[in-house]
Order: sequence, then structure tokens, then C-alpha cells
Amino acid sequence: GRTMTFPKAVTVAKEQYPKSVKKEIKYGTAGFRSNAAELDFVLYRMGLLATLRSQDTGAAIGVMITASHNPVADNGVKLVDPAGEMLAAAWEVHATTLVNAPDDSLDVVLQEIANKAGIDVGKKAMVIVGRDTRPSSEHLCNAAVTGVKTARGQVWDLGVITTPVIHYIVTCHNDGGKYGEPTLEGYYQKISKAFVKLRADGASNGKYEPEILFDGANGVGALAMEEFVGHIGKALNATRYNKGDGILNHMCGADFVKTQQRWPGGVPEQAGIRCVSVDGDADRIMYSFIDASGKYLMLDGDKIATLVAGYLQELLSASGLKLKLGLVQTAYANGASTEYIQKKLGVPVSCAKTGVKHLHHEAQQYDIGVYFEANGHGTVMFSQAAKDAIRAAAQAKNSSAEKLSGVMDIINETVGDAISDMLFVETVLHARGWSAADWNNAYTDLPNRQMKVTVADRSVITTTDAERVCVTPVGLQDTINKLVSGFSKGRAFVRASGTEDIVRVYAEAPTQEETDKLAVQVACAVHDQAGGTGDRNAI
Ligand code: G16
Repeated sequence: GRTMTFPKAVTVAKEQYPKSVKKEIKYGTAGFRSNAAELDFVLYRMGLLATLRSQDTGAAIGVMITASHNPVADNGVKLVDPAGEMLAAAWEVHATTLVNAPDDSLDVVLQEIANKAGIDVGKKAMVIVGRDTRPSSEHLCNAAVTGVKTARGQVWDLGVITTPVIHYIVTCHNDGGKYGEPTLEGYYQKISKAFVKLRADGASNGKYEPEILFDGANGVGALAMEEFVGHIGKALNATRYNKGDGILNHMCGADFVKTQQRWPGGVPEQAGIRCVSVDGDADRIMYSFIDASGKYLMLDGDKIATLVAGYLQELLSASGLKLKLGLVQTAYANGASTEYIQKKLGVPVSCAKTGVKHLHHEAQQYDIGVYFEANGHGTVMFSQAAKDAIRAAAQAKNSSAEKLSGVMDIINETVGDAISDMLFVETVLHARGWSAADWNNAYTDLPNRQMKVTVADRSVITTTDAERVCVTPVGLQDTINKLVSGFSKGRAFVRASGTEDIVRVYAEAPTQEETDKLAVQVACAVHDQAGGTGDRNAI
């Protein structure tokens, strides 16, 4: 029946943010995402929900408005839980329920969620909001703020910021400043100071040159980089491109570089100099460079993960600390990277489902858990025991522990952070005296290819075994197995994207030609057996 706990929820919805989409939508890999024009009511409702979640946890909750790597016309929203982690699974269900409810039952549904979670809705609530540079973001942010206020929560609006900054600030705000000062300035200071200190002995070392080309994807990462440049001074010479003068993520940025395996537009080609590309909310990073022979080479999340895990392992064993280090990847990890890190470096590897929350969870089983998706999303997490042991050994002047301690401050362990990851990579390359080519030579990627297939309903695709095996439609996996067996050392899998309305196909084989063939064959199988809608001949 009617409830008086949320007296204005229904009227505000009907008057300002009426539900405009009929079809069921779901809280996916990174929250809700779609064309920005369809999101007003979603944002309003997520403002309401974030307030309840804040009352539920007795802590501040983050709301980030972004569609990250998606095109500029899209937008989205993701919620950040008290310790900087992704929204708890049970609340993803509440989010989906709330967003799909009719306008005039909003108060009832909110009350049901409150009852289920045992929330005292009279409690104080604090919601920290932030948004990317998309033209639609400010309007959508206002909708979220209206939601928070309608549920009588308090708002702290951070304005235009990156996803990793909101995760950092939520974490620091809730832990009373233990992880760092809960301000933007605190964030820049913590990371930059540690970076500058670790290379105090000079920026050049061996074949390492402190020079990069920075591809800001025409988004908020470009703004963040301007701030960092002011803080790191001469320690790294970063020439900035795609600072917002072009279209967000268009022909540039981390997702373009990864999926197209091409040099980003808007950045002048310069052989031998590392190019760093970030995505639309600066939580992903890709490196690329042109070698002496003019060949384009991409260094993705796997290359970064293996570089940093190898370095951490070296410091760890030199320090004598007995801590367990491991790497978490997803099915997209290049087979060559997994083999290299397991067999050559002896670091244990686990495989998780796509999406930060899954990797994050898996990484927690280690004292030092490195997690990275091949698309460049990742970070390192340290258990409390590891932090204590490292800081204590550093205090006792154990020089490897001192370095580990510095590295801990460069890393934003609350979530993948493109610029913090970049500064960590630069630190490792500097320490090793490596050029981009040296780094790339550690192992050779197996040729790989990703494709997208449009289908009528992507939810018909379900998977198991960390997305490596397709369960439905029944028979599709058998077809994939048959196709893969046609290639020596081939590998392929399919899964429904959680951020785009498509099915993703991944293939790997010993040569690019074979890889392309396998990818196309698997994509055709998806089209045939999972209700493909596009032109099959165009695959
Ligand atoms: C988001 C998630 C990533 C995921 C990516 C693609 O990234 O945070 O974990 O890898 O989407 O997901 P899917 O394959 O399900 O579409 P971003 O950078 O778009 O927020």
C-alpha cells in the first residue's frame, strides 16, 4: 500500500523525470549505460537509491556519471560503495528493480528496498557525485542530485572529475582520511609526491627517457593530466594531445587503441616515444609506440600487468618479506601473457569474469593482488597485513621495502586509475632502464582479434567458467569448439557485453591471418545461433 516515507518521490518523478523507456534495463558491468536521452529517470532514481545505500551503510556513497569508453552520445551511471568498491551485488538487484518500476509505485518500491535491507530511513545520508565531460553529464547530474534531495540526503558535488578520483574520495572520506586526504588536491599530492620521490636519482636511466605523448581521448583524463603535470614538474615530460578539442573517444583513446590496434588520431607519430592513451573517464590506459623499423606496437593491460607484477615480485623477494603476490586476469588476457607470468616469473594467475568487481574480489585473496583487464583497466591491491609489513620494513630502512612503500602511494588501489597506472609503469621502466621496445620484448603477444555481433537479445548468451564457456544458446559452444579445433593453438570465446548492446567475440591463434579467420567464423556462428540482426555478409 501507499507509504508516507518518501512523500515526494512519485510527484517529482512524474513532473520532472518520468520513466521514458518501456523495455527492461539492467545494472550491468559498469552500472546503467545507454543513449543519454534515455537516462533522465534512471539518474533520478539512482540518486534516490544512493541515498538509501548511504543510510544502509552509514557511510558516503559515490555516484559517477559517465559512459566511459562509449561514444559521446551515450552516458551512464555507476555507484561507488563505502570502501571505494563497486556497488554490492544485492544492491545491483535493488537498482534494477527501482529503475524498472513504474513512476507511481516509486515510493512503495523504495519502502520495500528499505524494509528488505532493514534501513532506518530517518538516518543521515551523504552522496558524493561526479561527472565526466560529456555534454549530457551536467543535466544528468542534476537529475541524480534531485533524487538525493528528494530522499532527504546530502549532496557533495565534485563537478567534472575522473572515475578513479571519485573512488579515491569516497574511500578517504569514509575511512577518516586513513587512505589519503579526501580532496582532489590530496589525491594529486599523494600520487605525484611518491612518483617524484622514487625517481629522485635522475629521470634518465639506461635506455629509459622521461618523455611521453599523452592522448587524453578528448575527455576528463586530459584535464586530470594537466593537473598532474603541474604536480610532477620535470620528472616526466608529457606532451598532451586530444585535450578536448575533438570528439570524445573518437579515433583516439584507450578503447580505440586496444580494439583497432592503431596509433591514436590527433597525436603526431614519433618513433620510439611512448604514447599513453586513456579512456573517457580515465580508468583505463594503453601504451603504444612505433619502433625503429616503423612498426606500430601496442602495450595493453596484459603487458602492464606483467611488467608491474614482475617488478613487485622482484622488490618483494629482495625485501625478504613473506607476502603472497598474485595476478588476476580475464578470459581476454593474451595466452602469451599468462604463460610468461606463470612460467617465467612464477607468479600465480587467476581468471575472473569481466568487470572490476569480479577482478577486485579475486585479487583480495592475495597479500598483493595485481588485477588487470587486457583493455587496460586495473590496479594493485595490498592487504592490511601487507601494508603494515611493508611500512614497518621501510621504517627499518629495508631499501626494497622503501621502494614498495613508495609504489603503494603511487597506486590508486581503490579502482583502476589510468594516470596513476601510467606513473607506476614509468617508475618501473625507469627503475629497469628500459625503453618501450625492451618492455615489449619481454614476451610476444599471440595475434588476437575482437569483434562485435549485434543480436536481437544479447541475454540469450550465457556463459560459465569465467566466461570461457558458452552455456546458451545450447549448441553454440560445440560449434565454437569445432571451429577452434581447426587451428593449432587457437582459442575463442563469446560473451554478452555489459556496457553495449552487442555480443563480443574474442579469438587468438598463431598468425594474424588465422586469428582473423577464426574470429569471423565464430562471429558467424553467433549470428546464426544467437539471433543475429546485422548483415551476416558484413561480418
Ligand atoms: C567497463 C568495465 C570494464 C569492462 C568494460 C567492457 O569499462 O568497467 O571492467 O571491461 O566495461 O565491458 P563489457 O565487455 O561488458 O562491455 P569502462 O571503461 O567502459 O567503464
